[in-house]
Amino acid sequence: MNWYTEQWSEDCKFSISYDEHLHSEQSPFQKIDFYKGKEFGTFFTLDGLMMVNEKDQFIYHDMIVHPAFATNPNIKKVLIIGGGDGGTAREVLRYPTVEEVVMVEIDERVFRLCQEYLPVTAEGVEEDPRMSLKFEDGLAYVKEAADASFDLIIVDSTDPISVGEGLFTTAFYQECYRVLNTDGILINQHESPYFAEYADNMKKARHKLSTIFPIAEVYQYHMPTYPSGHWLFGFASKTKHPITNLDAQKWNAFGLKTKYYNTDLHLGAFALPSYVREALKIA
Ligand code: AAT
Repeated sequence: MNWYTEQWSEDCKFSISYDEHLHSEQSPFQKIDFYKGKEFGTFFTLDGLMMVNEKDQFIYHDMIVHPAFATNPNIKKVLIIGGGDGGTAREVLRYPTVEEVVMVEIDERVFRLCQEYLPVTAEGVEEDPRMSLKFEDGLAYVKEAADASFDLIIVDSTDPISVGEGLFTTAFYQECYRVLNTDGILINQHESPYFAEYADNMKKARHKLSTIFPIAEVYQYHMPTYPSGHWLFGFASKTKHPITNLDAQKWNAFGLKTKYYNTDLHLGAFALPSYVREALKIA
């Protein structure tokens, strides 16, 4: 039996058996591998870390997209940074109210390979007329973007190592603040509270965001294939609060069928365990 193994902490590893190593290459940015296994179907890794698999991708993509739309059901212009597998764009494009989606992915190879091996996330994304795809660094893109030009920015990024590092900086969050309109919402990949290295990244991200945005909340979801299974997204905004502004009625009126997200779970997701609140210095 072949095993894909990932180091979750110095003393803990996670393994998935696979039948086929479908593809392996070193792009100009990172090492990309695709595998096919039984438990999680096809999955891909970047620099030896799990990114997306067929089985649990619905959890990540539901949670990175729908809470923002349930807080502001009038989102029209969306900027996605990263997200090369297409799953985030796929969920955003389900909203008929969305007029324009710009997706800025640094590595075109991730997107092309997902079109070939992972149609569950990539299929149909490029063809949607509302979509504009750019293959460049997300930090460079926001620096050039006009003031108040987006209703929602979703940072669907790798961890803050190598190419993803710039997307966890104060300078980047400041640019996001400038590029968002008054009701604008920023959702970002916010790491995990459990293992020390990830928890450290989580604390830094929250600290930076809370010095820039008046509303800077964190919410959780359960991701079986990410280290410890307990992961977070950040929700930052100038005016929209994810609990007090939740418009469950309007969101449910969209009639979207979702496998993980619902508006009851929305409320629960922002209720953090005590040790996480303590680590994030949330009263
Ligand atoms: N949809 C969930 C998948 C990912 S992939 C994250 C993507 O971010 C990758 O395709 C990577 O190439 C892209 N990326 C990294 N840095 C940048 C950058 N500076 N600009 C634009 N795109 C970038 C997320 C998985 C999360 C894993 C958590 N452990």
